[in-house]
Amino acid sequence: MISAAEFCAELDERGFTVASGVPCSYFGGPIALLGSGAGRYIPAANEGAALAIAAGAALAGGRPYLMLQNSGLGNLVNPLTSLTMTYRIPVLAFVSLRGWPDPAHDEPQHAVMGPATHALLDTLGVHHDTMRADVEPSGFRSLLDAAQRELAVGRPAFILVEKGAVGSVALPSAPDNDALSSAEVLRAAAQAAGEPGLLVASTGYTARELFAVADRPGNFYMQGSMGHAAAIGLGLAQGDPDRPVIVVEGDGSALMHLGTLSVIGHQAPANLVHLVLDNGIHESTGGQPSTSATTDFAAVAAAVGYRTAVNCHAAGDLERFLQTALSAPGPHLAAIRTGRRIGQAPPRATSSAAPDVLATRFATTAQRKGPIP
Ligand SMILES: Cc1ncc(C[n+]2csc(CCOP(=O)(O)OP(=O)(O)O)c2C)c(N)n1
Repeated sequence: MISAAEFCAELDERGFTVASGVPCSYFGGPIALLGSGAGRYIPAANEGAALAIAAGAALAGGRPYLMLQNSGLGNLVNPLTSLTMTYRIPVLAFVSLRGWPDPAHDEPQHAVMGPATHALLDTLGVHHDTMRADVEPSGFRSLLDAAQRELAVGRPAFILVEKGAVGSVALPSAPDNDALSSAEVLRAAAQAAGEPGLLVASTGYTARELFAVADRPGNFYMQGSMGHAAAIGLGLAQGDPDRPVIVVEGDGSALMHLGTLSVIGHQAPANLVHLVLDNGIHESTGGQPSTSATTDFAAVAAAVGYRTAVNCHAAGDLERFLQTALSAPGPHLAAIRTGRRIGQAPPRATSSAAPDVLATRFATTAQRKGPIP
């Protein structure tokens, strides 16, 4: 393992002065260190955007690098192939290896991409090396030397990073006393959804916490496919307009494909209720800041055609919002300021059943015919 400080210092010395990406816990250390220097790390909404930011930085004469999880490679492939490889803009990318070498030792959402990561890059003709967990500073320098030979001739260079290869850094965390508890919001959402209602919870702690506090067959627990909770909710809501559909997602998830809000506003499903749990961070990957501090989700939703969009600061606001939202035509959105979770993260839904079993349980509920109050 090399320390986060060694990782950042070596890149710094070689002139790689700007980084972007979407957090993976494997890169918690470097992101925390870079986050303390203004402009050193640009938190991108999704991995494709991170690559485009890096491409812009390279065109401006900089030497950028990316940090991302291999689950985000799908988001990145389009700008990788049609932008950076086509225009020969050199970008260095560190990609964490989830689901590899043995997918059985990781969560099920990594089982396809884990074993496919190296082969995918081979297919695209992208240079890659693997940074092992026992890497030493000299080994890291050799990896960078090889990467820089590719970059020098206008090609991308990827370094695939095993768990534990880069050290972590403890992030300071202060309790947010003014915020609502996400567990309370999830309980209220499940209660409001009631027997006929469907609930979609975004990947990471949101889905895990919903499973812990209010498991029910009408809950769809996302693991992976980050950023697509609202789109799943839209498909469900249009599939059965008589059934309430509540989407609950984190701020990082909402930001990842924010364009879906415009699609929801345009399609205007009357039965869709959208809750954004805004804790300002990617808590599930270690608490790296998102960009939500300067985004007003309610204002965005109102501007793209949601019928109502509010900010909730207190339990009473949320209760009133849910009452109205479930009795008047939507779509409706509430942005809710939530605090950091306390204690151990609850287990994932897939600790109880396989993903396809959970999906079948949900689909059976969603497709059940019968009186809906
Ligand atoms: C495409 C993709 N990129 C990155 C990740 C890693 N990841 C899992 S959960 C998460 C953070 C989610 O943040 P947010 O939605 O704000 O919820 P919170 O963790 O704060 O509850 C990230 C970045 C992922 N699963 N998929």
